Amino acid sequence: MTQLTLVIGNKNYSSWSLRPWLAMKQLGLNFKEIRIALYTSESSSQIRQYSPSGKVPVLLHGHLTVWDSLAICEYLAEEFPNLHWLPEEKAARTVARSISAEMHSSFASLRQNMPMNCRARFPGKGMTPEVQKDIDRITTIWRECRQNFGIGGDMLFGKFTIADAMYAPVVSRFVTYGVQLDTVCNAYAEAVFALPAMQEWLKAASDEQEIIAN
Ligand SMILES: N[C@@H](CCC(=O)N[C@@H](CS)C(=O)NCC(=O)O)C(=O)O
Repeated sequence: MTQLTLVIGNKNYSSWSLRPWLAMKQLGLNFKEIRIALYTSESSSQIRQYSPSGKVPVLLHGHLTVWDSLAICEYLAEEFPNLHWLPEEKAARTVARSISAEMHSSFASLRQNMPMNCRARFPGKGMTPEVQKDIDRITTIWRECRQNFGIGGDMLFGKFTIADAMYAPVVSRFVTYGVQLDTVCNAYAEAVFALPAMQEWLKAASDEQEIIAN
């Protein structure tokens, strides 16, 4: 198999990197990882060696370069169709694609006010009415997916899919900032945290030494 290489940022902070990394690990793909510490004087030139956008994550596969978290997941779904990247059933798959794209393009207030910081605990910090609106939309998505498609497992569509990878950094933020969740969303968040690949990421994040002020 042609070597897959995923270039990522610091595990404690790089929410976009977590998404494809988690999906690849959780679905059992072997890949090489290159970690670049973000926001140092060398970060920009190091990232530019691999990524035309100047951002991580970026996937290198043979002569191909794929940048942007969602494009990487979609590329891998096409390249490795035997793995369970998306729900099999069309209605569920359509919703999985829509909520993944919604995550990718929305929730700016949550991102800005509650940046991912896996190992920190800041209960109550960052909450604003706009952030609460983002949280309300996200928890509505989670409840609807669990109710309509959740049979067969404890992920949004039962078994793990790209959609869970896209929302995993939100789960980490909810833990860091002590966001109170209803029973359904809390159970979902706990299930994401318990994924072996998520545990591996969190352990590595807590072992990192870099501190980025946020
Ligand atoms: N939409 C992009 C966002 C990528 C992004 O913003 N990555 C951040 C790290 S989480 C980055 O590379 N920042 C470095 C910089 O902007 O210099 C994606 O989905 O991959």
